[in-house]
Amino acid sequence: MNLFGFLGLPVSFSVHAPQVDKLFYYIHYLMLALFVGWFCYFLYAIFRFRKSVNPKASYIGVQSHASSYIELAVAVVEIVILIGFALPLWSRLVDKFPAEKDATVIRVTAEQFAWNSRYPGKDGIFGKQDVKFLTTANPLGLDNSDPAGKDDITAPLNEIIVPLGKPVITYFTSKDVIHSFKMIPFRITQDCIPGLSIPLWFEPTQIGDYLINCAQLCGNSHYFMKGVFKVVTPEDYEKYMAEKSKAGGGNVSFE
Ligand SMILES: [Cu+2]
Repeated sequence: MNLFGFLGLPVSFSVHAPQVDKLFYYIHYLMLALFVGWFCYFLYAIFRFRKSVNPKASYIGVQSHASSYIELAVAVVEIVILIGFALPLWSRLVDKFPAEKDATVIRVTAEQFAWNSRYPGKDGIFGKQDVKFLTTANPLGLDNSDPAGKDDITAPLNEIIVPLGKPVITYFTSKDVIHSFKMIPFRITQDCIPGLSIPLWFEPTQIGDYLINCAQLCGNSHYFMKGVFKVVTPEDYEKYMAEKSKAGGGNVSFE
């Protein structure tokens, strides 16, 4: 039986998602207990200390230590949530990255109002990218003299494709303002900040098309900043990549 179904969390499709959801559930249960507990105490206090039976104020105050024990119990629950759930999740997802050779590595450059993604190609190394190379013809600021970039693959705008069964490592940056890459079914959110390359990893568990949202109000068409994240079979992924690399790599878009 799912004790937490009433929270109505969206279905999840990544390996770490159940851990995130558990954290949501426990925190919500704690907050529910605090809310109900405090509210009952509030009603009790209104009744117990009403004017008609307490004509004179007490200058001594509370003698019992019950409230201290309750505070202590709440602190213990908070510590258990922090040490038992939040820190292990953090250490697994933020401290320990899978090896790049065993993962699908993607560089995502956000802009007003779209997602650009690039793959390092056969050599597994991204070509250099710098804001000083930015022009209308070179919208990602790629260094076209860098040999490592020759076989890089630029995916169609607002589209990312990955194979099932492998972790995905994404490096996020932005060309203009702060954006935030959010995919609810995978329970991931990462800010994309100009001048920084921020890594994130996760592993999808099911084939399908998933919505990419921008979770940072980034301008007048923020609502429009959507993308598709496609999880396909490894065979389909190989086929897709072979087709794209035949088209020439480098600073080429394949739309
Ligand atoms: Cu945005």
